[in-house]
Amino acid sequence: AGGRRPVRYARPTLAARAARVLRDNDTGAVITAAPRLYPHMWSWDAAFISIGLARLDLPRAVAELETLFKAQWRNGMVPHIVFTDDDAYFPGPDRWGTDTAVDGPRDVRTSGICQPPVHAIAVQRMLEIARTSSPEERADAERFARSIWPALYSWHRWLVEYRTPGSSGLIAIVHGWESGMDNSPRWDVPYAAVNPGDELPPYVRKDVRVIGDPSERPTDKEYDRYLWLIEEMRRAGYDQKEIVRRSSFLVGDVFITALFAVSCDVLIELGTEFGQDEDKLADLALWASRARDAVAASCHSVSGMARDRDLRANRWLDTQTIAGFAPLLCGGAPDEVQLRLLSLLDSDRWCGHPGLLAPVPPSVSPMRPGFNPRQYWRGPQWPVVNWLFGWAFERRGWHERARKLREAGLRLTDDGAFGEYYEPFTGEPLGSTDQSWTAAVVLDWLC
Ligand code: 2M8
Repeated sequence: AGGRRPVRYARPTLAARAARVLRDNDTGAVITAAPRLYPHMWSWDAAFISIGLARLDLPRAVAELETLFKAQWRNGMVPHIVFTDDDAYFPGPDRWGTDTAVDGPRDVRTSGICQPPVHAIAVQRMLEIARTSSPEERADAERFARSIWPALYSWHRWLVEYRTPGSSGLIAIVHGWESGMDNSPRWDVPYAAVNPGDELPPYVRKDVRVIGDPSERPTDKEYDRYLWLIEEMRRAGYDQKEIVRRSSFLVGDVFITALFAVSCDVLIELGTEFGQDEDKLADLALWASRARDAVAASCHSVSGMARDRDLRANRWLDTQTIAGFAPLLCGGAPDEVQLRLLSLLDSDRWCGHPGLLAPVPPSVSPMRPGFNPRQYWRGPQWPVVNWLFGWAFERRGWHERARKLREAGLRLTDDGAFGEYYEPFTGEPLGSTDQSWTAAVVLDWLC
């Protein structure tokens, strides 16, 4: 560990290596999120993986999302993990104990929470890619988009029905893992109110055995809280209404809300093309507009940054992280706020920081107290997050900005290690290497 990176791969070699990572992580049933550290299917990872796979093997990409949606709960929730038989990850299915959940899926074992709704985005991107390929691939992708649409709709409906409590309009999470940004300082305040009881069953972490330097991972204290929240949900039998009423963590997540808004737009585009029910399209339009309003209403009057809201303590969470740029993903904030956010993103507090190896937004500003360049969601750069902003900028017609983010993303990842996350100053790959979603977004950037 440490030091500058020795190798920089030329693009064709980088693409070949990325393709090999996805092939090597394929168990035949699923493409695991990473070898060793994450030997299962993760919900939002699977979406990004399908985008990368669409370039290599469209049927395999389709199969991946079909596998995920086969695990969709009867109430519409898409679970954050679909378990394989591998027991190298903790918490595994026994600890989650979702087998007896009323709404749980049959035949597969899953966790009992969700992750960001980026799946419609993946389906549309797969379709775009297939349309540049053969007529057969195009037809297959269209068939797939049409057939998965109702499941995507019911997933979005679940988020509205169960996860928009109170009046903020923000989509609420009941566990930091649902945000995908597990230990981000975004959650420090609400987590401080989570007090693991004496009845927290003992456990042994496995992640720190895989990752050589445990300081790149969340702390044990954080893990106690993560496990305590699972314990609460398990005791509630994974009854969503009950969890939202009582769990010790309930936070309106502005980044998920922005992704939800833009995913609803995408779903409307797909649904219109494939002749889906008008009422459902109208629902999606309403949900998108409410979500956008909620994101805009969260913006801080001085910084312009969007904020999460602690729904237990009824207060805004002012911690500034990459999630504060959420309005740039979905639009809807006043022009003046948007301009402020764009210049902040370009400034030396974010992408313009002179010390960065590549101008990719770090998860936390290097100028903030508490920024940690090596620890997980507390500072490092995450290629998937960069992909999301690039994708959104392209969609919004900001082609030059999108191109720059793509180039910067490739600069960061041209070491060919496909790090889970990167040290922003040295570009050292951290966490897992050969991480599937990193390989997938690199493939998408390269093609
Ligand atoms: C990380 O989260 C898992 C728990 O879900 C973990 O730390 O064990 C996060 O980075 C999450 O966003 C990601 O989906 C997952 C798999 O890559 O790993």
